Amino acid sequence: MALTYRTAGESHGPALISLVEGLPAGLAIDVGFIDGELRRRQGGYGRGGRQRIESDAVTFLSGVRLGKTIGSPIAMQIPNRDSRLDDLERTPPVHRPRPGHADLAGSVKWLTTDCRETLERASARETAARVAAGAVARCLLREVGIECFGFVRAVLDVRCATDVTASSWHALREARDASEVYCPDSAASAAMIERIHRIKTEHDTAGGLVECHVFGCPIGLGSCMTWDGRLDGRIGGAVMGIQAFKSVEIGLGRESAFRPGSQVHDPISFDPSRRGERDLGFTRSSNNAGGLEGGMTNGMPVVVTGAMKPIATLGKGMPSVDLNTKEATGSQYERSDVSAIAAASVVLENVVAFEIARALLEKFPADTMIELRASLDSFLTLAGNLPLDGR
Ligand code: EPS
Repeated sequence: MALTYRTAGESHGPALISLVEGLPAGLAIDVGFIDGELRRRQGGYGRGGRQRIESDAVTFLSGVRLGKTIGSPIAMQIPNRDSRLDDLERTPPVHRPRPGHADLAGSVKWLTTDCRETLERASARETAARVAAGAVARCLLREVGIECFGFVRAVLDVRCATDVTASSWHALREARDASEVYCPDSAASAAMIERIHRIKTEHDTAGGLVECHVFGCPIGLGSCMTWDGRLDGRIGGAVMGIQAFKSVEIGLGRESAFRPGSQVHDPISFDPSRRGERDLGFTRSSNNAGGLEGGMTNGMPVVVTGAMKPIATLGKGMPSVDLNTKEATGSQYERSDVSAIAAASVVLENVVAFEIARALLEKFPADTMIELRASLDSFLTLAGNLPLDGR
């Protein structure tokens, strides 16, 4: 069965729900890790008042017994403390759509002038449920030596130049965790905070770039045989499905279009001392491909960058139209974030992780963790001994 997830829940409804299907039995669920990711998603410089109300933590309603998966669908619940959807005084209708939000298109689509019907679900609050699903998938990835590292690369015009490698990322994770804006470079981090602060005083909002590196993928996850088997396409779709993301790049991404092939493609060499590593000894002096060639992992780290647009709720408003009167007006202000870029890096990390886990279970379908480990080991042994007799 394919690994899938679905979320439910409105921003100010009673709870968010995450339903994950297709995980093997026998996977130890690290609730501390999952709740830690939910806490990270709530944090970051520039968040609004909502995060002072919520204290996100997951309750398992099904699929887990005595701390381990049993192969059945996993239902998780994250309660909303600020639950007030049916209270019209505290959650009044919204008639003045915010440019950049789902308000206008959703209201027309569902034939209403109350944007709240749309915005409650379009809200990035839903990403808490996505992070829960991704963090569960990461419990599996970590058991087979696959790790993910996400951080903030840029806020508006402030950019961090840090190079991330397989040997540097552990230290960079510590630096990231010490940063209020989840950026591992302390000077860039301070400049980003300053930039967000300035934007706040201007009653405006800021987006930026977030980046995720995945280490330890075996060669051959994803497939070039069908268009929808390509892992870069799936990661791209999943990342573009995150609220407010406007572009996604793998490795060198868009820049690849402006260079000749010799300055884009990563030369292949063989280092027999690395036969036992996930790259099986096929080393590269660069990783412009971002770990994906032909829609398949190639043994190098998978590198994904996403661009988040600025939050659509501006303190100073934007030109808009009242949906009831059709008269020109300023867009509605609802409590919101000035920048949720730090949170977006956590969402990216977990969304990418889920796609990697899905591709892993496609290559190595398994009812139990024992079978998953055995089939991964068997593949690594076979692939590490190429050429094989009698293939
Ligand atoms: C968010 C919760 C929301 C917003 C924000 C993200 O809470 P509330 O609407 O109660 O303040 O702060 O949502 C949006 C950015 C948006 O556009 O709707 C969260 O938990 O991430």
